[in-house]
Amino acid sequence: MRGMAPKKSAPKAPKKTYDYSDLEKGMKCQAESDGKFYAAEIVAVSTAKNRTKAPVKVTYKGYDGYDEWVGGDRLKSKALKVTVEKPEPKEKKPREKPTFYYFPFAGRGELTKLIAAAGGLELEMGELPEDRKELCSEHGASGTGLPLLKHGTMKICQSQAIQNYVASIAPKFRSVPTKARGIDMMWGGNFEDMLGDAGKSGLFGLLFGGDASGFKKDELKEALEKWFGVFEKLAPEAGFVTGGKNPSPADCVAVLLYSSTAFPFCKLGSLCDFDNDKYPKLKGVAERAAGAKGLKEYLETSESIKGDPSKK
Ligand SMILES: N[C@@H](CCC(=O)N[C@@H](CS)C(=O)NCC(=O)O)C(=O)O
Repeated sequence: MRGMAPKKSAPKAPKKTYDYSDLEKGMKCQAESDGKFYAAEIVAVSTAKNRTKAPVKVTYKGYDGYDEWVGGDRLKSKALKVTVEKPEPKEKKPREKPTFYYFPFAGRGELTKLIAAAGGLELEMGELPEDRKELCSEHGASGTGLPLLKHGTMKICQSQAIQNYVASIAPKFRSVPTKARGIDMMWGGNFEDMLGDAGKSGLFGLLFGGDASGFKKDELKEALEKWFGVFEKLAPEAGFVTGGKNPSPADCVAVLLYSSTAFPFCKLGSLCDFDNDKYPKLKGVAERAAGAKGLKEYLETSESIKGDPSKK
């Protein structure tokens, strides 16, 4: 029906301007009526101010008494010049970088940084105040645990939530299929469970507090064997974990587990006589990913992946 308002969701049509100066009385054309174009003839072309919107009078062939004034939007004629106005290019606002808070060593924070590097997302490192209780509380944390992430008005804690959020906004992961993202999140979850299991061995008391008496070497070895076994089963013989051309967050887990400098992961094997060479598929993923663009540069320049808090 004529005059129906366009739906709100319809994209704005580019503005057209019409030049009627070559149209003349007697010219054949096509004119639209009720959504259809009909053979018509120009009866008059007006330059009057009150006719600017519909300056062409047409007569429909074979229909008497329907002559009417129409505008360029309802006319088809070779003599009608149409200019389509290009919409002004929208000024792109520079995207605000997320701010990431963590200690200056790998720990639980490094996976997020690797994911950002693999995904081509720059992270700003937030400065930690001496007393971070308030900062942690603002980010939804129950205590003083890190990492934290701030992006615009959003403030979050929990390493897995942060890893998944960073993966979801990273430009290089934009076209990663949802199912591949599911696999990535699973690797992140398994990695977190592995940390939990390793922690039960008293590992962190040993590394941070020098408490050797509470450390159970066999429990750490058992935890590592269990989780490296799971990852090995999930790792591909070739390529990357989710089958993409570039490393994804799952591959970053492998990179972290095989890093020779990332604290505390680099210490684990020697603490409990665990040999990570026995997991060739996982090792292969780690090596391929560590050599891939983005991660390679990050690994060469990162300070945190070399940081060792136990040396202080
Ligand atoms: N469930 C939290 C745990 C956070 C956590 O315990 N962070 C540790 C470092 S990995 C920490 O900051 N510990 C010191 C503290 O709690 O003050 C997460 O996954 O982010």
